[in-house]
This record gives sequence, structure tokens and C-alpha cells, in this order.
Amino acid sequence: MKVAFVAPPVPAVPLSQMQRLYYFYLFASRAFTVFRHLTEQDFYRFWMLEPVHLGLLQLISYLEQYDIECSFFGPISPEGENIDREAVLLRKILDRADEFDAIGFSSITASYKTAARMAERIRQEHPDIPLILGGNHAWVRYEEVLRESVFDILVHKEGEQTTLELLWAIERKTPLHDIAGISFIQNGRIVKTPDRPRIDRSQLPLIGYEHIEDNFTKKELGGNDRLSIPISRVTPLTGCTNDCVWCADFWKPKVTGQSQKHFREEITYLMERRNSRFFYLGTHDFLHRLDHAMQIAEKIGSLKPEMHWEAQTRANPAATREHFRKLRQADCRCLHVGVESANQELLRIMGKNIRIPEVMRMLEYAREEGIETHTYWLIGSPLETYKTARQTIETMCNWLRSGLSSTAEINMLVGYPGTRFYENRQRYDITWVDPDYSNYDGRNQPTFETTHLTKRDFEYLFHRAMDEYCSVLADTIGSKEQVTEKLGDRFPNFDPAFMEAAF
Ligand code: B12
Ligand code: SF4
Repeated sequence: MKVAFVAPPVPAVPLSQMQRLYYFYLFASRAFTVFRHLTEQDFYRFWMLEPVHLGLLQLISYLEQYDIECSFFGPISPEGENIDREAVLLRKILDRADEFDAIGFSSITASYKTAARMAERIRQEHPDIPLILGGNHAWVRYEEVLRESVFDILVHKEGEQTTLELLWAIERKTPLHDIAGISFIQNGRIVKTPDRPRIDRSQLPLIGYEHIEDNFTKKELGGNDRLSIPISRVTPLTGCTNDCVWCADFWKPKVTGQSQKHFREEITYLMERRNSRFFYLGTHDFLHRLDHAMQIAEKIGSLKPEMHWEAQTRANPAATREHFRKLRQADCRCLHVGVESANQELLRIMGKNIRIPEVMRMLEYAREEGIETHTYWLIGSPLETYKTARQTIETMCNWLRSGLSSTAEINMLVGYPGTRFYENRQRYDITWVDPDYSNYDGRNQPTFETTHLTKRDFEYLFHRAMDEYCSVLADTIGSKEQVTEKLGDRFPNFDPAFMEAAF
């Protein structure tokens, strides 16, 4: 059996001048701190990050254990060139479609429309090929997706075991009802089978990175045989025991992880075969269990001196200076911490479960031990008002000025379908939501309004936040001209398609 797996591109986002400046400073502040060891060549290679789709590549390596032949189709913008990624990708799939027994698409909310459009074209030209959709959007909106798109079967939540059983059923032409974790239409009625319990991710094979180049020409690879991944996202731990009302992640509520052996193999592979020079531990809560975090740090630290790393974590009041010292010794360069709002009451309403003084103390310890801190902030927290948004902007700027937060990011909250925030509009005072899912990409435009803040208010506040952010950075790291000169040839292409992957 042979299957194509497609990662449709997220639509390109038109940026305002203010957003461009904001990304310029965000990038530069990171280039001068955590990325300071990266060379001109590493920066040039950022465009190569775009097709790396961890979920699909993981799914592929799992299925191949059972002799299912897989081919990966991903988007690429060769050397940062602005091309119609959707059209190029679609052409490639159509050219090879006859070879496949099924075609599977992965989509998040922002790429759903693209996936549906591409699938429709495939259905027109190859009506007999089963079309499958997986990824976040498919399962939270399964009824809508099954009714309005040409997808035949949706895979809910974790895909490994479900997809294997589904492909076997397609091959053997057996009924689908007994397969947990899917939905489909039968005799005009939507059938949804029971969810599947979470699998033990420590037992999964290594991610199928070797499939990235399956459908790229040498020209698309910039003349190389394989793509480099200068900054790699790895997940020795995943999941979060917390439950913020707007969080769209489903790798919860338990923190689970890769086996440490696999983790080591993966980072070694990425360093040796993909020129990885920096690792971003995409953990939801790295410091959830301090002993475990220290073990991971030790493992990754033993790979010195060639590599450096950072991790995402929730604030943990139990972390001591000693823990941060150990992290620093293991060459951890930075910790990413979601603060979201400077207003304690809003943090309570969103269920963030952190206390600002505790976050500040943790950041102080980390800074004192020589670890950079990267904080995340939101405009549009549930029940945000003009006043609370101003409070958040001011606090972010103060923390940046004082160095408590070495670098920071501010985003407009997107209420994703399926989250408690999006689904309980009255409770969160939401008066309008954007019907166009393509805008749900996290930084384009406001996707909801409330009685307190209209779309224009959100736009104003967000641009104001970026403006103030840029002023602080102009004072702390220099004017645009000075920074450009300091960056020299280490100047990346700011196309959002791969900018996101780099941060
Ligand atoms: C790593 C990551 C990234 C990385 C790498 C992306 C990648 N595709 O590998 C980067 C930094 C590039 C990234 C970027 C963005 N991301 Co992101 N990202 C994540 C993160 C943290 C982990 C994804 C992951 O690897 N999960 C582990 C794998 C195993 O899971 P998976 O991808 O879902 O795949 C499994 C199943 O869903 C299923 N499956 C998936 N696809 C398919 C397809 C088929 C056919 C089948 C059968 C099964 C199947 O099987 C897989 C294996 O079990 C998630 C949050 C999360 N924890 O899931 C957010 C998340 C997916 N990202 C999100 C967003 C919004 C974005 C951006 C738009 C952000 C932005 N502001 O620009 C961009 C879009 C980039 C893009 N082109 O897709 C949102 C999506 C929300 C939504 N409902 O739409 C999430 C949920 C985060 C959040 N809570 O908001 N992201
Ligand atoms: S702390 Fe982060 S990962 Fe955990 S529920 Fe909140 S937003 Fe999601």
C-alpha cells in the first residue's frame, strides 16, 4: 500500500510596516543573544525550515514499520523566493496521484481552507482515491468539515495507530466502524467512532526526517541534496497539566515524553545529518518535574560544545537558583515562559494558574544564573479591556527595559474552534467571530470582538504594543540602521512562511 501525506501551506500573511519592524527587532534581539553562535550560512538556511512537519514525519516513520510506503509532500520557498506554494504543491500531487491508494492531508485551522481546496482538485481529477484529513482542525470541526469538504475520512487526535488501522481497512475493504478515532459519512449520516486513548509516545520510532526531500527537485533544495535544519524543534517532553481556556493543544493533560535514548538519537541525527546548530525544546512545561528536566539537560549538555539549546516552560515557583545554575552548566541558553497578561485577575479568568511575583522571581533567578528569558504576552486575553491591555504592554516593556525578560513576543489572541474560549462566547463576552478560518494564523488580524473591544480597538492596541516594543528595543539594542549594521550578513529573509519556524 502506498500513501501520500501532504502538509498544505499556511496562507502567506501580508504584514504592516509596523509588523515588519516588530519582527525585525524580535529577530535581532534573538540573533544577539541565543543565536549569537549561528553563522551567515545558518541564517541563510532558515528558508529550509518551512517543510519540516513533525506530526506527518512522525506518522510516516510509524506506518513504515508496517510496510506502508509513504511519500511526503511539503511546501517550500526555494531560497526564500516568493512563489505560489499551493499551486506548485498541487501540481506535484496531481502528477503522481495515480501511484497512491490514499492521500492524507494535515491541517491546522489556518491551513484548512487550503487543504480543502487542494483536495477538491484531486477529487475532480482522481475521483476514486480516498482522501483523509488529520490535524487539529479536522477533529474539532468534524461535522462541518465532513459536510462541506470532499474529505472522506477524518482522523481525530493522535494519528499513529488510528491511521494504520484505517489504511488496513481501506486496503482490505473492511468496514470502518470498528476503528477508534475517526469520523466519516455513511448513507448521508455522520459517523464518529469513540476517541482512542493516548498512546505511549516513548515507544514511537524516530521522526522520518529522511522523507522531507521525497518530492523536492534539486533546484527546490537550493542545489543541495538534502535540507539543513539549523534550528531544530525537538520534544523530549510534551503535554501540560494546566488548562487555559484558550489553549488549542490536545497533548494534555499529562506530561509524557520520548525515551531519553530516542531523544539523544534524534538530536545526534539532527546535528550530524541536518546541520542543526540550535535546539528549541518545544516542551509545554519543561520544568514540570524538576528532576526530569535536570536529567534531560544533562543529556543534551553532554553534546557540548557544538550545540546550544532553549526550552519552553511554565513558571515553576519550586525552581531554585541551583536548578538554573545546572541548566546553565548544561548550556541552556534561554527559557521561554508564557506570562500572557500583566493583570492577575485576567490570569485567573483564563485559568493560567501563575502568580506574577512568582514568575518574576523565577525570571530573576534565571537571569542571575546567566540564562536568557523569553516571555510571551497577549493582547485580547478573555475579558480584556483597554486598561488591562495597556497594563500588559507597559509591563512587557518594563521587563524588557530592566532585562528581567531578555526578549519577548506579543501576539493577538486567536480563539481557536474547539477551545472553551471560542465555544462559550457569552461567557467571555464575545460578540463576533471571524468566519474566515484562513485568518486564524496567530498574527494577521483580530478574529473576534467583545463588548469592550472592537476589531479596530484590537488592531490599535496590537500596533501600539508593537510600536512600544520597538521603541524599547531601539533604546536597548540600537536603531534599525545600527542593528542592521551589527547583523551584517547574518540578515535573514523575513517571509512569515519560515520566520515562524525559526522562532
Ligand atoms: C511544533 C509546532 C509548530 C512548529 C512546527 C510545525 C509542524 N507542523 O511541525 C512551527 C514553529 C513551525 C509551528 C508554526 C505554526 N503553528 Co504550530 N505548533 C506546533 C506544536 C507545538 C506541536 C505540533 C506537533 O509537532 N505536535 C506533535 C505531532 C505528533 O502532532 P500533530 O502535528 O498534531 O500530528 C499528529 C495528529 O494530529 C495526526 N495528524 C496530523 N496530521 C495528520 C494528517 C493525516 C492524514 C492523518 C491521518 C493524521 C494526522 O497524527 C499526528 C501524529 O500523531 C502545536 C501544539 C501541539 N502541541 O500540538 C502547535 C500548533 C499546531 N501550531 C499552531 C499554530 C497556530 C501555528 C502557526 C499558525 C503559528 C503562527 N503564529 O504563525 C504556525 C503555522 C505554521 C505552519 N506552516 O503550519 C496551533 C494550531 C491551532 C489551530 N487549531 O489551528 C497549535 C495547536 C498551537 C496552539 N495551541 O495554538 N508550529
Ligand atoms: S499553560 Fe500553555 S500549554 Fe498549558 S494549557 Fe496554558 S497555554 Fe496550554
